Amino acid sequence: MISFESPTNHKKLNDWIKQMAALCQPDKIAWIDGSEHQKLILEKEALVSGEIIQLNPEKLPGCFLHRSRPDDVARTEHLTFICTRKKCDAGPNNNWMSPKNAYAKARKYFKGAMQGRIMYVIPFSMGPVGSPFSKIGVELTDSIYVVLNMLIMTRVGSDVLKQLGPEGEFTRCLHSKSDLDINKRLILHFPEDNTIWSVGSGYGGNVLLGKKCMSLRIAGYLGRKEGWLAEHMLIMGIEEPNGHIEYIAGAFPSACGKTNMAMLIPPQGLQKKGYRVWTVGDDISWMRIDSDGWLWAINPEAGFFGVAPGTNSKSNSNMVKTIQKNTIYTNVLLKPDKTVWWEGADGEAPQQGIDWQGRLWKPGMKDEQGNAIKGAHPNSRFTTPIANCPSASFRLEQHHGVPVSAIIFGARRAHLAPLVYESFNWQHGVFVAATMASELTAAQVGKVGQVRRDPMAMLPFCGYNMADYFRHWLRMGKGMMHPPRIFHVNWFRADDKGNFLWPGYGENLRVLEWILDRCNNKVEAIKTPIGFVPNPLDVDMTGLSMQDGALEKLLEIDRKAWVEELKSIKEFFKQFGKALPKELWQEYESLQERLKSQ
Ligand code: OXD
Ligand code: MN
Repeated sequence: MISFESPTNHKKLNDWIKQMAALCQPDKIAWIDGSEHQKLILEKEALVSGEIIQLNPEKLPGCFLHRSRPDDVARTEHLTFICTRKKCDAGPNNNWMSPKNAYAKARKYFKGAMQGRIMYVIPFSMGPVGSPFSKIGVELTDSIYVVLNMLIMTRVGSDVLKQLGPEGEFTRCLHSKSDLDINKRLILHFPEDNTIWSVGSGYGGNVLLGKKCMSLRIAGYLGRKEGWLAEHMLIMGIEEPNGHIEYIAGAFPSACGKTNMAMLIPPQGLQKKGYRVWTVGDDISWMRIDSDGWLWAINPEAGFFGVAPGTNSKSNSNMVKTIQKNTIYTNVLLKPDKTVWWEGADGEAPQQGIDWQGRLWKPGMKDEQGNAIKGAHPNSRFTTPIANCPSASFRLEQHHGVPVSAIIFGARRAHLAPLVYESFNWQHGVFVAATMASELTAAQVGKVGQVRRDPMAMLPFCGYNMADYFRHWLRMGKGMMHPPRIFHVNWFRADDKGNFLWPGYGENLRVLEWILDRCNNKVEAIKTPIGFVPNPLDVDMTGLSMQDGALEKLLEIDRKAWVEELKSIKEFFKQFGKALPKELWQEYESLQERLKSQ
C-alpha cells in the first residue's frame, strides 16, 4: 500500500485516496496546493516529458501548447454514462449503466493504470471558496496537463481543504489517462455516490472533471435535490451609462458563440449609447432563488475553455487580449516563431507551421480526398484565466453572484427560428427551452450540420432524466417572485443560399437591448403563435446597413414550417412517456391551436 502525507485530517477523503491509489497503483502521490511555486515546477516537468511545449516567452508569456491524440479531440458522448441504480433515473437522454457494472468495468481499466506515474490530488472549489453557492471536489489524476488546466479553470489548493474541514462533502473525481485508448475510454457519473470516474481520455471536456462532469451533470442532480439550477449558460452584465447593470444568462449548444457573446463589444452604431459589457461566465451558471424572490447566479469556473478557430479581433477582441498570457493552447498550429495560429485567427495564414498533429503544414495542403488539411483542429481550444479578460466582472468573487433579469436560449438554425422571440410566461418559456433544436458543431462527435433537439442546451449535460429536469424547471418558476423573462434567439438564420442574414457578434447587443427593454416594460411587442417578436422599429439598427426588409425576414414566422416542427417535437416528447410533465403537453397543444387559429 502506498503511503502518503496528507495535509488534511478529513478521514473520508484520506481513506478514499488510499483506496483509489491501491487500485491505480501510482508510484507517488502529490498534493496540489495551488501555489505559483508548485505550478512552475509542474510546468517544467511537463516540458521535460513533452506533454506541453513552451511558446514564445516574449510574445506569449506563460503560454504552452499541448497536442492530444487525434482520436481524443472532443467529448465522447457515446462513452459518457450516468450510472444510477434505476435506469429510469438516467432517462432516455443519457447512456446508462448500473453502478455495479460500471464500477466493475472501469475498475479493470483503472487497475495499475498509474504505475510509473504520479497521482496528483487536486482539491478544488467550483465557485468562490466559502460561498454558500459553491461546491468542493477533489480530482485524482495522473495527467500534469489536467492539473495545469484545473489550476486555470477552478480555484485549487490549501484554501479549499481548509474550507472542506474534517468532514465536508466533496465530489470524488478520479481520472487516469491510462493508455489513452478509445476502446478503453469511459466517462462515468455516479450521482447517487457524488462520484465521477473518467479513464482513457485526455480531452478537456472528458477530463477536467470540475467542468461538464461535476458542474453540470452532478451539480444538476444535486440542484434538483437542493432546489437550485446548474445550467449550460453564460452570464453577462450590461451596464448603462448611468452605472446600472442588468444581468442576462444564456444557454447555447457548444460552439455556438456563447463565449463571444459573454464578452461582446458594443457595435460602432450603438457606441454613443455608452453600454459596457461585463463577463461573469461563458459556459456554466449555478442559479438559486434568494429571499428577494429573484434568481441569483454564479459562474462556478475561474477560467475559459474556449474554442480557438474563429476567434479573432472581430469575433472576440476581448478574448484575443485574454489569451496573450498564462494560457494553455490545445491542438492549434505552431508557427515558426513559437506563437500559435488557427483557421479564422487574425492575419494571414503563416507560410508554414506544425499542425495540430505535429506534422509540417503549409496553407493549401490537401488530403487524399482533396479536402483542405487544417492547421488547427476545428475543436482546438485555449484554457485561460477569467482574470485576464478585460471585461471580467468585478462581481466574480462575490459570494452572492448576480441577479438575473433574462434567460436566453439560443440555437443554431439556418431556418425556422426567428432572430428573437419572447415566451409568454415561465411555463411557456420552459416549453420553448425544452424544444430547442440546433445544428451539430465540431464540439460534439457526430455529423456537423445535422439538427438535433437539445433542450436548454443541456442534452449532453443533464445528469438525470430530462423529464424530471423539465419538472424541476417548472417548479423553480413557481418559487420566484421575480422570475427572469425567457427568450429564444437564433443568430444563424440563413437565406436560401446559406448566407447568414444577421451579422452576429457585437451586433447581437441590438437584440439584447430589446430584450432588456422588454424586461423593463419599455416596449410593446408583436404577438405571434410562437411568442412575442419585436416590432422591427424597436430594434435599434443605427449604423448597421442591411438590405431592405432583412430584419422583417429575420423575424418572420413560417407557420407551415412550425407545424412540421410540431411533429418532431411530439416525437421528442414521446420518448419520455408518462414522466413528461403534463404542462409541456399543454403548451404543445396551445401552440398547435395558435398556429391553426391566429
Ligand atoms: C464546452 C462544450 O467545451 O460545451 O464548453 O463542449
Ligand atoms: Mn459548453
